[in-house]
Amino acid sequence: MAPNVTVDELAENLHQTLDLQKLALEKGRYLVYPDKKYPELEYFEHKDRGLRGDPKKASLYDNATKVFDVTPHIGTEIHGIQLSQLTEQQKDDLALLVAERGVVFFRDQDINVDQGLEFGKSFGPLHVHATFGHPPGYPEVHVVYFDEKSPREYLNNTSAADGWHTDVSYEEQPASVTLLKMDIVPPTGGDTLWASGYAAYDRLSPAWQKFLEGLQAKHSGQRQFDEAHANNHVVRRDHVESIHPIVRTHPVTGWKSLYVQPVFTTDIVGLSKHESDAVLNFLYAHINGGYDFQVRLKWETNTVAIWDNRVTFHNPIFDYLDVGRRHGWRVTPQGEKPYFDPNSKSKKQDEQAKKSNK
Ligand SMILES: O=C(O)CCC(=O)C(=O)O
Ligand SMILES: [Fe+2]
Repeated sequence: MAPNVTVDELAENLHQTLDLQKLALEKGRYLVYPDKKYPELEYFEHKDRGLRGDPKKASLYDNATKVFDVTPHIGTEIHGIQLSQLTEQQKDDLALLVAERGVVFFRDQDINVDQGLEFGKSFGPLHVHATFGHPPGYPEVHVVYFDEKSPREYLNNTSAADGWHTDVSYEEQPASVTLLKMDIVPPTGGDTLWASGYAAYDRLSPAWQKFLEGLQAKHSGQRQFDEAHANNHVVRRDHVESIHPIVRTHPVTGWKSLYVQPVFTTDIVGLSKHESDAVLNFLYAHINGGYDFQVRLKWETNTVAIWDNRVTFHNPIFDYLDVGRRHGWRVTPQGEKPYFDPNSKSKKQDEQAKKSNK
């Protein structure tokens, strides 16, 4: 051995980035479900790097070969930039762009899972899931893998409309800027939909907006816990539900966003079940039918989507299980505890105010 090599350097040399795509191709679902207990997630003060973003996003736009908005309300696509090579300024600008546009798409990305984790950590502590399996040695990586052998019971008993969600909203400090890379795509199908929480709020009448603003809702991960128990997997952390405002304010844009969805929101605090179900079902139909504030991504191999889980909903479309498999991996930084600032504006109000000031 060469002299002066420290143990850390040696460990670094020995560490090999897992090739998740290869594992998925060779082994299908290659997840481990460790039989251990994690400590409860601890409160941390979230400082959003989007606050340092340049309103012009010059560090990104000046280096891109092409940038376009996919729809007016949500979704921007950027070509010519590798996420594996971002500077600190580019990460700040990206945080701001994602906060404004909800989701940003990048094609032909070379970012590997270790670089993905580094990227994620620079936005917030990475969420480690309490019940899901993960690739060996990578507890912070959330794997998406489905093929023709995947169980269909859940899908057979639900409609695609039931899949709208924001990630891990049952945590006290749920997901913020989230990265998903797709590295195996079926020949057709497997698109993902995103909807804007800002526009979902703006499309409600002032009377509904006012009614919702004072309310809070419960979000629960109990279904995932039940699923783990049914499959003899260990529940590695006990925390399972949180109460969040139904309209939350984004810490960078200051805009109001609707924050309920059918996967994790269970009921509205202070309403009877009868009332709560009626209001939530109306809001879920409002999100699901909001074609004018949704965007649909057709993934290619090595497409990356980065979305702000605080101000968007997403819904993966399970139409491909008979035609091919699909594999991707996600890193999920946590953000602030959701709050509602009564002095905040909606996106539309803010944009109108800025226009009339010009
Ligand atoms: O498979 C997808 O397109 C998205 C899955 C999902 O909900 C997620 O990764 O958060
Ligand atoms: Fe998700």
